[in-house]
Amino acid sequence: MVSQAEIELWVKVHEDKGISVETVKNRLKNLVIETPSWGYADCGTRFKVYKQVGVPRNPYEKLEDAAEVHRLTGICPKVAIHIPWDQVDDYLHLKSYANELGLEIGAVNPNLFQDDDFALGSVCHPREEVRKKAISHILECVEIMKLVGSDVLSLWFADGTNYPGQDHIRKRKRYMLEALSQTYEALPENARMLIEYKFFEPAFYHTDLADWGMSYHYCLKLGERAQVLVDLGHHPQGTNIPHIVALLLDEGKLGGFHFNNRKYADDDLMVGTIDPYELFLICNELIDGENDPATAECARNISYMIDQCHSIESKIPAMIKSVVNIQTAFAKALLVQRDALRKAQEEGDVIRAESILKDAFETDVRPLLALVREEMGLPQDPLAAYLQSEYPKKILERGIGGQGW
Ligand code: PSV
Ligand code: MN
Repeated sequence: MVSQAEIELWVKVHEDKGISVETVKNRLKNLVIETPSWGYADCGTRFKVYKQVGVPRNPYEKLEDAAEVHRLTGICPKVAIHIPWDQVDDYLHLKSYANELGLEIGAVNPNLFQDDDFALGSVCHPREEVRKKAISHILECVEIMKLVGSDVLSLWFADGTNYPGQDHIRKRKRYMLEALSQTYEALPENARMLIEYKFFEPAFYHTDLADWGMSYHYCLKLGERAQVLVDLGHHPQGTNIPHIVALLLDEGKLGGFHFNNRKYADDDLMVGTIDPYELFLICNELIDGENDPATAECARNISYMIDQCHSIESKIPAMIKSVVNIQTAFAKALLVQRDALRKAQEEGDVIRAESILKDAFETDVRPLLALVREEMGLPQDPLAAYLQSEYPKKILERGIGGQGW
């Protein structure tokens, strides 16, 4: 627990440094993090899916869990859905159930990787009938968007090859453009489509959309409403993600994030657990972008989504922890002394510039977050509040063997 005296001292120290605590609090209150329906379900690695007790048995129960995360954190009013994992007979009913729970449906994600026909790819498959099947699934998802009131279509393709010579790469490139163009044409007015990339897995030799540059290339061809989605787990080791973020932001092409953390591959670990400094540096670029009139519009429209499958963690606590980690990184990024940083940069004062960022990163923002939550009528510690609530006991009634892969 953070005491009232600690909160007051924190506010005074930061106001004295010239930081508008009011502005920082307002930005934190307006932050929206979308949680993924699949993050509440059973999942695992290619070795094993461990089944947990209390896992949602259907998309409606996934929404209930998401509503619980929103109730305790106050910043997660949206839930992304994945089709067919979240297939229901009546999408209008799913939408109204979400609304009753105080939620909205966020991004709709077609699943182009689990049908047996997609073993050699979906929209880039060598056989025309499979490509057509993949496109019609995407178009089905566009129709679902209209029913659930979603304005984001989130596209990730598992397409690629495992062996040199397995397929004709340029031909596949053209198929990709054809599919994306058809999808773009079908998008509801005001909706965006976000194109995710991944450098390997499940394909090991080449991936049809391997990096941000390839996604960006298609987005440029498609038009304004196509933007790049950055999933933090989808880069080779050592990639400078803040740099990618800055470039896409400056080009107005940064559309969304899939937050998670990785150690070796697409590990789907809780965001901010392996490299909190990287997460902070990403948030720093985003906040800097919000403060720049040239990039503010793009920065304000970014969809912040979590994309994590929790295989050994308890699902709801893992989600709450992830949300808190993102909030913490944003809070620290909001404390960067931007004028002083700019001055140090212009003067070429390398040590000072680096120290200014570090100072913000090393600031304990728990009193600030406690204050923000207090003003939002939320528990100071959302995870502790969850663990003490009746909800973890209530979901045990669902038993074992809920929805999963
Ligand atoms: C693929 O690794 C991915 O990041 C895509 O976003 C999928 O839709 C998601 O994970 C769920 O498997
Ligand atoms: Mn993803």
